[in-house]
Amino acid sequence: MGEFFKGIGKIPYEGKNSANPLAFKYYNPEEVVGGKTMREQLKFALSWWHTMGGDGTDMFGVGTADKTWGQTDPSARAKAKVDAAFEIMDKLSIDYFCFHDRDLSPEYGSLSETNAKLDEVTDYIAEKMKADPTKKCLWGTAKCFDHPRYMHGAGTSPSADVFAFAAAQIKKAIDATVKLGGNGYVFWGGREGYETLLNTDMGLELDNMARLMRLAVDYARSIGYTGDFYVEPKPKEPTKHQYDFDTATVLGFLRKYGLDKDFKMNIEANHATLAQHTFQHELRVARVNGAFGSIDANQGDTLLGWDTDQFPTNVYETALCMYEVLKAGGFTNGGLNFDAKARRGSFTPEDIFHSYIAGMDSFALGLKIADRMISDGRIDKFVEDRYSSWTTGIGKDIIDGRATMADLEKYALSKGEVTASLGSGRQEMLEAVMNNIMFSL
Ligand code: XLS
Ligand code: NI
Ligand code: NI
Repeated sequence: MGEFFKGIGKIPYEGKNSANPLAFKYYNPEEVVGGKTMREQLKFALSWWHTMGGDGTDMFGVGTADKTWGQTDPSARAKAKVDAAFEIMDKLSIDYFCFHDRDLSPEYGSLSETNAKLDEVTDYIAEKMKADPTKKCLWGTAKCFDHPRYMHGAGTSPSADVFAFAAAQIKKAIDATVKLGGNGYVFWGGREGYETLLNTDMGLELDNMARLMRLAVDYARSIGYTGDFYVEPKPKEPTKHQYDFDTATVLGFLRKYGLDKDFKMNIEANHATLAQHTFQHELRVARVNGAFGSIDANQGDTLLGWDTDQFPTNVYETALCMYEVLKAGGFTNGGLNFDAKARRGSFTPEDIFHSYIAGMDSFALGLKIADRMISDGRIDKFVEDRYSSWTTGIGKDIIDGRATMADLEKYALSKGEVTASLGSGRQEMLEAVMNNIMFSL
């Protein structure tokens, strides 16, 4: 195996005064922030699809970046991709990777041939992981959306044959994830949605999606898988309406079908904004419902209405994200997967490194700011005080279930008017506190 990125060595941490574009300015893997090293807090992952496969192809033009890894034969290319991925992870000090089955190995003529070829690649990865146990699988998933058979959905296809095929593909992807010691398995509903209700039995489609998820969980547990299952919400794209619209919608779905104990969320920043939410909103909804799991780290463009999957560089957003992560107690099985791609014009091999450095440094800064927001205490103290009426008196009686409607009426009548119990929300003051913390790092 040769070196793919000659001239790029291991990316060092050089600190904020460095002008070296191939050095970290803020990500210092062994530095302790909030009681753990940055490496443990941030748990960065490489996404196989964007980094190893994405060549910049879009609907207006062909690829601009060479992602052939010097091989034309699909099987040789799949293995070269593994070598290149391990080199990238190594040079960037990234410990985890995420994959779709078809990112590792493409489809061949039949499912049995496709499965056999996938086995060869996962064997090869397993060998490399044995040689370097610092490299781990954050999560795996099945690409049940690109092939024409999935044009009307996979788990939500009108065809029972397609449902069965998807189940077989997912079974194999779970096997691959378990074989590689994956900590998570993701369901992202690629084409699980609809274009028009004129041709759609929504009730049956949702029931079937739940059936597939139940079957998958039961199968994985039966072969000893102990990791997490995640749903990755997204409101639209590729379908007009995706069933897994946002975290709140997914939670309702999981509860309806009794799957809420089995699934957590994989929250993607760009999906949150497509759903007209902030990234922090989605993380907060997951957290307060005990469903926070993992993160697809990227960012959208506020002027564009699709999943641009840009590398995250907005430090305000990474800080609010890491604030939610720290408040959730940090990652357990999850991590920060860069579901992100360099722009089509950023086509050179160095751009892969510049992109990851930019994203990792932005999250390192976000972590430091979030940790400071918590230790500074001004924001948390303000929120605590704002809700202090719930800790004594009538508020405590309500929370403890002691107050009846009649009691509350009696209380309100005795007060006559309660507007005076309200204080200012102090939004501007708190935003200034956040700026003060950000820029005094
Ligand atoms: C697409 C999704 C996809 C999932 C994995 O928008 O983000 O990349 O993360 O299937
Ligand atoms: Ni994603
Ligand atoms: Ni996405």
